[in-house]
Amino acid sequence: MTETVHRTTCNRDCPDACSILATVRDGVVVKLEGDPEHPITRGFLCFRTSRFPERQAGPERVRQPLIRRGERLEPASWNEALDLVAEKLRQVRAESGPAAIFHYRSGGSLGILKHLTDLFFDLFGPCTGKVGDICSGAGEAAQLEDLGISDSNDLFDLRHSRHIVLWGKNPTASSVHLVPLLKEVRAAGARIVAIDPVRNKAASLADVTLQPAPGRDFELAMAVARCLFDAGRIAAEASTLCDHLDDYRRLVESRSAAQWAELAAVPLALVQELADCYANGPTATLVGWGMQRRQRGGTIVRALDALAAVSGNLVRSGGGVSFYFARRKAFRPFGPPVKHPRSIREPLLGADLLAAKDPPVRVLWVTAGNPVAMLPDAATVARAIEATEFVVVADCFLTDTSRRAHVVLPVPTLLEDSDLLGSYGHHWIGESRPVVPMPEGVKHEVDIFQELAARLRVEDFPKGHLDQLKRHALADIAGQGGSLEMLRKYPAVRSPVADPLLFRHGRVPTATGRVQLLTAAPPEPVVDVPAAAPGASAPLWLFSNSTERSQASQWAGKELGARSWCVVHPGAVPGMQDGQRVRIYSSHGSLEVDLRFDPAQRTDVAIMPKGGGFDRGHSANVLIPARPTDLGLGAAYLDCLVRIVPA
Ligand SMILES: Nc1nc2c(c(=O)[nH]1)N[C@H]1C(S)=C(S)[C@@H](COP(=O)(O)OP(=O)(O)OC[C@H]3O[C@@H](n4cnc5c(=O)[nH]c(N)nc54)[C@H](O)[C@@H]3O)O[C@H]1N2
Ligand SMILES: Nc1nc2c(c(=O)[nH]1)N[C@H]1C(S)=C(S)[C@@H](COP(=O)(O)OP(=O)(O)OC[C@H]3O[C@@H](n4cnc5c(=O)[nH]c(N)nc54)[C@H](O)[C@@H]3O)O[C@H]1N2
Ligand code: SF4
Ligand SMILES: [Mo]
Repeated sequence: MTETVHRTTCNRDCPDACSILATVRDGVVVKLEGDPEHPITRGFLCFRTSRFPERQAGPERVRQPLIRRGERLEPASWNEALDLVAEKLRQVRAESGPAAIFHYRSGGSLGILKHLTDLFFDLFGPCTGKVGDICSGAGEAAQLEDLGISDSNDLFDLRHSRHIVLWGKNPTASSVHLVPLLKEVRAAGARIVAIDPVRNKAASLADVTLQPAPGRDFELAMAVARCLFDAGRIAAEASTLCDHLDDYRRLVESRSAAQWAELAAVPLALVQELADCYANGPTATLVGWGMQRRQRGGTIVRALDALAAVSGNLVRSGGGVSFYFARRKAFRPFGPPVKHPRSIREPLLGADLLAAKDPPVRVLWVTAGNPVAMLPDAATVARAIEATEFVVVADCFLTDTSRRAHVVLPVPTLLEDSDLLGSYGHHWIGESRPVVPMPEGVKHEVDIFQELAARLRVEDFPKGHLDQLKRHALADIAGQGGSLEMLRKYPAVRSPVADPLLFRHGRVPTATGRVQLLTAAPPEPVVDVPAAAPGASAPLWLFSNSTERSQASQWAGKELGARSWCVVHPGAVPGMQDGQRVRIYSSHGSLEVDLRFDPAQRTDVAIMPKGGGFDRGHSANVLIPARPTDLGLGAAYLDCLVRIVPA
């Protein structure tokens, strides 16, 4: 028996980018642990990755290419699969032009080398691409507008904060490695405020919790700002740091603090307490991703940027508005940004795909995503994909999307992958390397595209092996401690180009060097009210939040729900019982779920898990209409009303 320990970096779509220590016995991964020497990972992993070996060995794993023959996907050789795919790409480009080919890449692996898949389609076409970002589009666009960048101070700058506001952020599910740091700074005297319409475990980290009405954070931020103006507690620097201060003030003063607070459904005393936090900084605002997935999501983030700026917290240590960490900044791109001949809007993918004409989309290639389960209006997405002439999906598993493919190309899992990782929750970078070899019938994405490039004579596609490509990506930082050798030698390497304090000189990188304050209220969101039915509840706001046990549509653990569930306050569903089977419906679709009671929730919300298979009848996205956010073409997943009836 031989037992060895190997280090790799987790490539999942998660802010933590953990350093993993894998124990391998006789070629089998028997244990995964967090690296105790990595300052963020701190020796532990999340539920879903510590159980990943089960999933890797499970029945859904794809271990060789599959080709559709009639109703069935049947095993094929790589030569057969790649010949077929190459022939189809060549034929469709010749007949209909490259715009008839659409490459859709999501975040199933955050490896930097995965961007080479985009490069291939740019060089072969340019082909149709996606525009917008259903994950963080609205918030990033908001910060680019206000601050010129969307990045964060060093994570450990939180040690200088007097208050930390978790504004719509639930680290206990979505970024568990933030939790030890929050506990540490709280033990050292910092106060934590959690603002979330949903009562979740993050509340246990907080000294003060606010449960505003869903989507009313703009009003809440205005209420706080109004308290600051009324009490003369606006920072002296605001007039030099910010543009449009007078117009912003007019907006804030268009209602009294009490009126704004009432719209947000937060008691005025709590608003005042929050205003005290901002006035007695340094106060760091950690902005979650949930609330920007609303039609007013971009404006909500802009309101938080403004609040931090005028209260004097934006440009100081211990302050800041952290929405995102620029995870790709350290890496040299493989090609210039390309203008696509046509774009499909990610939040409206199903409808856009169906409507695409001149030419229609004939080939869809999906990399690292499960759009059938994860995009809004999932039924339309499924229908659009089913109607597409030729669908190729590269994935490690059979999913709602790969089951609809004509060709499935199996790729390495996070334990077999080889790549480079940045993080969107801190500034450390890492390398992933296989802790076990991939099965014989599986190919790395770089190899897949190099072989296709050879077949299709895409001469400019990089030909080097993985290490050479990694060195290219690290070329800008190799001389500053970020070489491949350094990544292999040390348990953790901080990106040498990440500034620990973004706006230390009191200026932001906008055109004027000043913060762009918002000056107008967002319009009311458009929502469809589901029709009443006998015995049905009142309309409830649907939340589909991250759960500890799943990574988007990828579930971990044994009891991966033959059944899905929905959590409500008992008063939200008069006459119904805890544990009862119910039907949850919107104006768009319906699902059967188990009802769970939680008296700590508001009476106007219904909370489902974020993932959940489409074919299993669990995906909340069947209920959710496809609507874009106000900025950045995000998806307004959360502007969705449902009703509940006994099943
Ligand atoms: N376990 C697990 N971790 C994950 C993921 C996963 O699927 N599972 N997904 C990863 C991905 S892709 C991402 S993008 C990230 C982020 O994933 P998210 O789940 O978006 O992350 P959070 O921001 O922590 O959580 C969103 C919070 O916003 C709250 N919220 C919703 N609407 C409002 C509102 O109007 N106002 C306020 N104040 N709060 C609101 C929700 O109740 C929820 O608690 O997490 C990553 N981490
Ligand atoms: N209702 C609702 N829907 C949501 C959200 C929500 O909060 N509520 N959140 C949204 C957010 S933030 C996001 S980011 C999206 C996530 O949506 P997706 O990115 O579609 O997420 P996953 O279901 O994790 O699908 C990723 C797929 O990539 C595969 N994969 C893993 N590694 C590799 C690799 O190296 N190469 C390839 N080719 N494939 C790989 C995995 O096996 C998996 O099937 O979901 C969005 N959808
Ligand atoms: S999914 Fe996130 S928390 Fe879990 S191991 Fe990967 S990086 Fe760490
Ligand atoms: Mo995401």
